[in-house]
Amino acid sequence: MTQPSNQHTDSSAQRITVGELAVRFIEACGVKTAYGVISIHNMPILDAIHQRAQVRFVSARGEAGACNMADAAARVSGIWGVCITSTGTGAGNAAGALVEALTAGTPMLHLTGQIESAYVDRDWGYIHEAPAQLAMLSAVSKAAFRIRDAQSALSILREAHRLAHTPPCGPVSIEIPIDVQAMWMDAPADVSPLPLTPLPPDPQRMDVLAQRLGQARRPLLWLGGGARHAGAAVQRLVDMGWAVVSSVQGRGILAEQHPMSLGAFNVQKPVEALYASVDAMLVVGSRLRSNETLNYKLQLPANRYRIDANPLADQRAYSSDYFVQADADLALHALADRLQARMSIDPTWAQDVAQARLAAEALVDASLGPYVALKDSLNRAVAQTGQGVWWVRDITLSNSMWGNRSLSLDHPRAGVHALGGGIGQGLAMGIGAALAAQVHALGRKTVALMGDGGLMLNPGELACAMQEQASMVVLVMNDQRYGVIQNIQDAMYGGRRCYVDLCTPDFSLLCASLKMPHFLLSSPDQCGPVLAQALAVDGPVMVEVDMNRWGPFATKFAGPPRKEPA
Ligand SMILES: Cc1ncc(C[n+]2csc(CCOP(=O)(O)OP(=O)(O)O)c2C)c(N)n1
Repeated sequence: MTQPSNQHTDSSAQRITVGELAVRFIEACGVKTAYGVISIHNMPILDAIHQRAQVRFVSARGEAGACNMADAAARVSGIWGVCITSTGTGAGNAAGALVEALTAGTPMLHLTGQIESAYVDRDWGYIHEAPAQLAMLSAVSKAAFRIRDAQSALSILREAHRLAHTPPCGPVSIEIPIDVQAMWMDAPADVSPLPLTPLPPDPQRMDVLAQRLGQARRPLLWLGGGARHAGAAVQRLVDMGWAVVSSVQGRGILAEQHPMSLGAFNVQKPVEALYASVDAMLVVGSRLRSNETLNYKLQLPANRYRIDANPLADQRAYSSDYFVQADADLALHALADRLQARMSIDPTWAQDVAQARLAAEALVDASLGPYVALKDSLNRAVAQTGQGVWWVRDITLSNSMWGNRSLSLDHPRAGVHALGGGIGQGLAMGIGAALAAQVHALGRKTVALMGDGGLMLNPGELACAMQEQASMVVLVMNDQRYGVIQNIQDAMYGGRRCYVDLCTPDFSLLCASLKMPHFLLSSPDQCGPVLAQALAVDGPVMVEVDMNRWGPFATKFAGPPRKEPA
């Protein structure tokens, strides 16, 4: 195998390795943290990170966690998330987390190794060999490339950055054979990324859209993750009298406390009833996914319009009367320009919106039983910090029942959630969010909500959280089982419970072994002070809710909500 040079940079100082080129490139993209696991097949890259000391490298305990961390870091900071894995098993370990990043449309770079070029695809049993690694990466990434020589390395890196940031955004994987990582090349004078040009709307199509929307008296914006950067334009429309509802990915584009916000209460019955009175709904940057639309059966307003950077969004899942392909921010500003002083809003609209929101919140609260105290106490404790939190959630009952709609979010990047529905990603996402907030000085503590089942998929990352001193509250809903699956068994499988009871560690001992502070919430009445204390801790802290002592929710959640028969 090619031996990497003992030198990091050639004495001429103008010669660098391809591994270092990759590092210089991510630095030029504004990346300040990268996450991964070191291996013989990525050491030229990690050695360059170490030597250059510009990027903080976080040693995750597994590649799945590393990729979840990079994903969450990108979601919170808006800067390219970078995850670095080893060849074969290491790259494979990241696959599930790459699926999540792909689902969520996170701009990410997954850099991985490959065996020595001379032996690729020969099936000689080379250490870490994975037949068809590139095909695997193509399947779980937006795109996948192999860098085969020094000459093409920069152009591939630039294209990966462009693709990752071009809607629909997503993770791009690059594999670099170990001999290529160690190859010497002239250091390019300019390693900057290609300019990213948001797609402007066609002015004539905007005229037509504005013409139609200008008639609306009860207009509603439905915002998805593709409109995250369009907050100022959204605010202009809200000032004209538009109301806003969002998908889970679109939370906080308009602060959820705003009187014209329906938050992410998008499927609750009072809001569905309100839709019947809406005379124009404009869907922006949203896929109208199954979980957001009662499996596409939610009765949306009859007059639907759509703006999306992705042309394939036209007529997707729901029909629409008119479609404009464009960047959300540019299109909404163009719309606001055209609608200025032209809207004539129904005088009862604002009040109807506020009532629907209140009724939807009350419905959710009524389903929670004792856990309404946890939700309310957390909202209050966060409000007392005066700066909000990064609200990260794994797949667990508490998230489906309230976490996806509450805490009230005031920032378009504040919500980070395992959108694709895979459990076990919340802890690592919390670490990524916390470290990104720290390194980019974004303020706010991270709170990561998860079940005991989800936590145990990847508990090794607790050690990473401790080692890196991630400033986060790990909020564990411990029912010692896969609660949601048990509920599904009760609702749909004749109550035949199987494979859901879990041997769960004593989390206080686990935390003690890591010297991580741990609080046990045995009953709802301690919530307020304990959460306030936990939020004040510097570094990671666990708050465990003993659900078996708290008792059940008032309503059983048994899988993604579906449309009830009329
Ligand atoms: C990666 C993955 N494996 C399996 C599942 C199926 N699944 C969905 S929820 C769930 C249980 C989660 O248990 P826990 O984290 O304890 O939360 P609870 O349901 O008890 O609130 C399981 C196994 C999944 N969604 N993702």
